[in-house]
Amino acid sequence: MRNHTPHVAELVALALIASLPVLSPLARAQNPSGDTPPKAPAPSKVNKPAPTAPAALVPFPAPLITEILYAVPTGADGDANADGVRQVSGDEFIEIVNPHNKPIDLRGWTITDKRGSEKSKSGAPRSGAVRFTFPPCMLKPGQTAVVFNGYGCTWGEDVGDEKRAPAKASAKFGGAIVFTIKNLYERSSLSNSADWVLLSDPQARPVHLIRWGNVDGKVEGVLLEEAAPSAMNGSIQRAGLTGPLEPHRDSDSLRFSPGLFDNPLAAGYRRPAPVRAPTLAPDGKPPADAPSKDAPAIEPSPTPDPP
Ligand SMILES: [Ca+2]
Ligand SMILES: [Ca+2]
Repeated sequence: MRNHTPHVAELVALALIASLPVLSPLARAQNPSGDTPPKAPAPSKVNKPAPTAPAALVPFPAPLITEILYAVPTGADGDANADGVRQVSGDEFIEIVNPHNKPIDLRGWTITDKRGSEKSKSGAPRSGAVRFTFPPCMLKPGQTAVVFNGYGCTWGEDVGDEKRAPAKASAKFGGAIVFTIKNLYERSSLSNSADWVLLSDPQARPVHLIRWGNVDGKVEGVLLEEAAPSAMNGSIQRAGLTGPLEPHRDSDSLRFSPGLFDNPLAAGYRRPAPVRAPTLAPDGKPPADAPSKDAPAIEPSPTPDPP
């Protein structure tokens, strides 16, 4: 073995190596040659999934209230459950939607009006209360569920109640899962003048509250609270997944539309006249703005019964 005396050229090379920037293992993986150090990626853009839907007004796994019929129109126009009879209380309904891109289990979620949200001194529900707890039931992305008051109503199909969900979604109500509270007293109903509908999670935490009229009382800690306009001739409904609440008749000629909701997650199911129908591109692939394959197949909307 002989002693190695470095040449000047070797010393220069060593000095050059020492002056190179130190690359992290990640940077070396991204740039194995190490020729030039890569720029650090902006943290906010790392692993950000592509958006699939507008941000929901409520966090997963909360459903969103999209329509309430609290003042049932008089005469045949008030027959929201389409059993041929207008029931002043029974035809009231609350519609919710799954605004997220994955299924929701509705088990244990509750809907209450003001009286149903409060307890009497004995702890028993107050008289006249509206109260409903969902049974086990999976709600697909974009799918709706409708809870009718149900007092005195008849049904031509299987509808769910607090004990069980119906066997299948309802074609009559636009693919919604339909429930009835089966109220036993006509006065167990939503006040036409001032009341609220509160959606609470299975741990009884208040999530979404919609109030109307000059209703007193307050629910602490509710995530989303909204004031609904007065609507004596029809329902109030949401204008799209993130839109405001408005009287139904302001947006179309119908007084209400239980189960039908204009929802981009359920593209094609509600909108009667899309501006541009999805068509296949020449390469046979769906256009970029077509519903993703992850979107559930929802039955086409039937022609709603005339109100
Ligand atoms: Ca009816
Ligand atoms: Ca009412």
